[in-house]
Amino acid sequence: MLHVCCISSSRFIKLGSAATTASFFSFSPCSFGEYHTAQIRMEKAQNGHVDDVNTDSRGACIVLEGLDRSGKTSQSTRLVSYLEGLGHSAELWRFPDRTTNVGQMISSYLSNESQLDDHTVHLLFSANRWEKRSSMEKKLKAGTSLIIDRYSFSEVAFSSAKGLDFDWCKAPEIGLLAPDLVLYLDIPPEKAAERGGYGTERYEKLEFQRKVADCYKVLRDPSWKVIVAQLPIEEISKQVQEVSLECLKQCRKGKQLSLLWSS
Ligand code: NYM
Ligand code: MG
Repeated sequence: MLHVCCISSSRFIKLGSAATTASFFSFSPCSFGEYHTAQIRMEKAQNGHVDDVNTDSRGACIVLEGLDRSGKTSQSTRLVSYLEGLGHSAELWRFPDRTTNVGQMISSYLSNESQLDDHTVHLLFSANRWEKRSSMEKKLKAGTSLIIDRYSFSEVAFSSAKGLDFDWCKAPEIGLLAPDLVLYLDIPPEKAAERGGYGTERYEKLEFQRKVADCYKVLRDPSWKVIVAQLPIEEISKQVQEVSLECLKQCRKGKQLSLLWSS
């Protein structure tokens, strides 16, 4: 009997029914590489039905985004502790990662110790993610969830707020791993400016942050979980935990990794 499988970018739909002769069948179209490939094992069950065993179980990639001083760092730290407390393997990552050579160039630019052309620094931020891409993938596939304080969305929001072309800003990010969940901590720029520590780095200026907020609005899509960042910290954590746990469960069940802004 012939079994027909239709593969979509994020999940597969089984069209066949019972297995008779074939006890193992693996379908791996190569046009999109492994990211859009479902590994399907069809096993002959006692009752003659075919069970799909998804081999894509992995950790979740959860990104926190928002204006400077919106509370991302506190919330991502709290989320990692919470997940670890439940026995999950989770790590806190952040971009820019200032520990690498590229990250140090970015850091000195942000602290106004060096000057760089806007396009150049944009590409450095992107390179800083590309240099981490393969270890991100390894961690996720090994079952560790990554809670990431800023990602490509910061890049596009901050650089396009400077006036760089929106699509140009997105281009170097294409092909990076797409997060499974984006949590946006929503705060009016005026309120963020009142929080302690604001104003020490480049970009931490109210006028500029207003533009960044507008750019985030353009970038946002309905899949983002928008959280009111002025709620009490415990309440925000509760919302963050709830939606993150659900995301973790989905990834654990089996979800293919997908790529950012690839059509
Ligand atoms: N930023 C961050 C960018 O301009 N592009 C990027 O790709 C990323 C990840 O760096 N004001 C900006 C946003 C922040 C600044 O980040 C430093 P943080 O999270 O404040 O350390
Ligand atoms: Mg900051």
